[in-house]
Amino acid sequence: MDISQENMKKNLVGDCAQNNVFFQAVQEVLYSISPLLNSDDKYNRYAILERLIVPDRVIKFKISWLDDNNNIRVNTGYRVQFNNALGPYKGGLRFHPSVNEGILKFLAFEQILKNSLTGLPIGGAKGGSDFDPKGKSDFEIMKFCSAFMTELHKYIGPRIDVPAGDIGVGAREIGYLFGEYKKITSSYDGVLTGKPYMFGGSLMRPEATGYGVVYFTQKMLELEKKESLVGKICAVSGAGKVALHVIEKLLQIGAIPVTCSDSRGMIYDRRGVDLPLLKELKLQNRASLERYLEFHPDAKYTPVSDYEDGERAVWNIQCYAAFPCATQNELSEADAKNLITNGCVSVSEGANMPSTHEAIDSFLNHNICFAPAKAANAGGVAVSEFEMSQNASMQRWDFDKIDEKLKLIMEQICKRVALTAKDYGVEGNYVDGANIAGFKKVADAMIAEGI
Ligand code: NDP
Ligand code: 2IT
Repeated sequence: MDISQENMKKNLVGDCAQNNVFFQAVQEVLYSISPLLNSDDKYNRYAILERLIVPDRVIKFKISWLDDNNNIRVNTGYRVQFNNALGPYKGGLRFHPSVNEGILKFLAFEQILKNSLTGLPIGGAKGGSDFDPKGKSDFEIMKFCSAFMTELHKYIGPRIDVPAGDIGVGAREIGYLFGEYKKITSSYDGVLTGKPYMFGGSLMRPEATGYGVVYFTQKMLELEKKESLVGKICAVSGAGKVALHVIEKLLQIGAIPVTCSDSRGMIYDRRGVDLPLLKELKLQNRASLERYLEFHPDAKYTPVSDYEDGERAVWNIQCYAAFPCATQNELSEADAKNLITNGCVSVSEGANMPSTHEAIDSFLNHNICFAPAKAANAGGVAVSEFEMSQNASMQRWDFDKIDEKLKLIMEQICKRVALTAKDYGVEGNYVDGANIAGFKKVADAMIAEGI
């Protein structure tokens, strides 16, 4: 199959502009797996590509809710149940005004291969809404979550589809969603992960994605015979659940994270960012990062309006390692060139698909250690699966046990990705290694399960 054909985009992933990010995600995988496809005709005979890139179903629904002024508001909700060859559909919910079907298809598609890489029995899904949580009261969030679950509950279940958090959805939202599910079904199921600890959430789920990214990076640097992160300057983007826990783990191991960013601007604090302050500003008060300067006037704040065209200020800082942890396509080719020129040795994706195709090519061409999202940020969904296991067996595991299991899983993913790349003649290319290893397991399961 000629994967560069415009036809492929039209026929297989759809022609509308919304599908651009989905096409980007699919195209990367198709390029990576061509050596595997060429080595074994069975994937062709069983039409695995055609079957894998079409979601099992896309559920789209209306959400009507009442704001604090008693105005009726209407949003659109989605759940993309993409593939359940390896286990129940599993993946987060995103609440952000940019959400549309194409973005959720890209995220759900990535989730299939990510979940496969964990080695755990979970399939791929994603959902969410174009609802904007910013500026909403706690009661509005609660009412929206209840209305969302009124529709979503029909399609999920602990052995069917288990949603979790993503951008704009954290423990508060999961708590309201869980409460509504319980009310409607009268069933105390572990039907969502990322729940608050008091009603079945797993210890370490909030930290898991960020910590996992750092564990993966440590292993990758060791395998690639590079210096460790200890004492090294790190650039991090984002200031949400993933970014703050990357920063936390970096500080714990003696690295020096000097940046973070949100949708309005970025902070550069050359002595190392003040994590307790960031948590208070972003996780507790949902405030703008600019307020960091009230406590550290010598730090530098750059608003988005001052960014150079096509560049993000956070990637123009001299650093040993970079951790994009905000959102998709936040790191352009120009940003990649800035990082490379400034001596960056390693890039690990905490967000899903934060680097453009061109940026990734630049990194690979310059032998930068590049950890792609579906491998590097798989720790979050892995600990979600631990939460499912704990709920199913009515048990609770302690923090150290989960941390140990998370670290082991991240190291195993890293080693398998590196080994797969070597086996297929692209040693050091973790993008191809992750795509081939993730795809192969799902594809073989699909073949074994019949059409
Ligand atoms: P949060 O909502 O907690 O934080 C997102 C952060 O990114 C915020 O600082 C937000 O800024 C910033 N951001 C969001 N959209 C944009 C944008 N369009 N431009 C610039 N900045 C933006 O989300 P998470 O930390 O949970 O998720 C971050 C990324 O990690 C996403 O790509 C997500 O898919 C991925 N991910 C999340 C996992 C998880 O367990 N939560 C697991 C694996 C991947 P502001 O505060 O101004 O909104
Ligand atoms: O992108 C992701 O892996 C997540 N948002 C977490 C999914 C999950 O089910 O924990």
